[in-house]
Amino acid sequence: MINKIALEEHFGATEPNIVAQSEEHFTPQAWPRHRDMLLDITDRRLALMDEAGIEIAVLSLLSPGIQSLHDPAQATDWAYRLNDHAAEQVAQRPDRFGSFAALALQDPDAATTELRRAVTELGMVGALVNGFSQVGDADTIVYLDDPRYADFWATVAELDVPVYLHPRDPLPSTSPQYDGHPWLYGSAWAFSVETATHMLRLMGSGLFDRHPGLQVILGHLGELLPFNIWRTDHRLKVAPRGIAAQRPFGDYLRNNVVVTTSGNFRTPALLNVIAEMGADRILFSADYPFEDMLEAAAWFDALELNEPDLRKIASENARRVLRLGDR
Ligand code: GRE
Ligand code: ZN
Repeated sequence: MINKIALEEHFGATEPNIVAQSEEHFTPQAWPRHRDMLLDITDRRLALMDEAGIEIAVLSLLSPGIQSLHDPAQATDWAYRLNDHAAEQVAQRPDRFGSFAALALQDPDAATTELRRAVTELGMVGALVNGFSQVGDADTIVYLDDPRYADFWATVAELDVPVYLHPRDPLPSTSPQYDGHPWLYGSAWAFSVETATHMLRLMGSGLFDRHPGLQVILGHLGELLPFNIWRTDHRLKVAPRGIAAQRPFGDYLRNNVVVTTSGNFRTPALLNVIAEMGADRILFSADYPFEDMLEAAAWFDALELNEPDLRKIASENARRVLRLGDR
């Protein structure tokens, strides 16, 4: 078994009470157990990591987390307190845990200040953002390509840390295509489409032309994007429709995006990502406790890939992208 690093591993908290957000993803029978799994960091989680051969778990807040707190002052306060909580937990076992900052992008300046604090004072390895933020009221949604985030992205580039673009559900008010089919929401489908579209917005906005070194992490083997990127570029050549980006999106995918295996333990899908992006841009992850760490590890450990690529995906790429041990 190869020792692994996992980086889409979620936690919750009761103070402030963010853990309640995840209840909708479970049956009433399964919820109490998963609630406990979200709240625990150094007990059962650590035992499972040992069993799965996961040496380091990089923690992040559950989804939608801070992004759905539409009052900017509350969002800023909760992000600060939850980042402190994560840092305290990591400090108990710094050999086994790291963390991504949660950020209140409802207030771009405050989020930028908090990212700097999280990286330079709390030792965090980057930020994890759960898609668009609701700003001011529940129906106003802002994506990360918005011009208000110019200074935020400049600071991400300056600190040289990755941003994990993690899924959240689209709002029903903007998603008539899902009406009457509630199962289309969540991780079965809408999470991926929502997140892939957000990523395409970042690519199309020219963000990666302005910051060519920026690294954005996508979970779930790239949220469907690697499978369709050729067709997107192929069609945009014919009808660019005012796109601001200077290069084909495939270039950004291969230079500015890395993907994790979180919640997508499927070998043909992995082989497609290796073919499109290369083994240097794929990082093992589980997506605990929404997914089973042991299932993720059993799948990965049985892969019939060459040993150098397995080592890259298991941990070497994560050490490089997260600069573990460098800071
Ligand atoms: C996730 O974090 O990816 C997730 C959730 C809720 C349900 C399923 C899931 O946040 O994969
Ligand atoms: Zn996740």
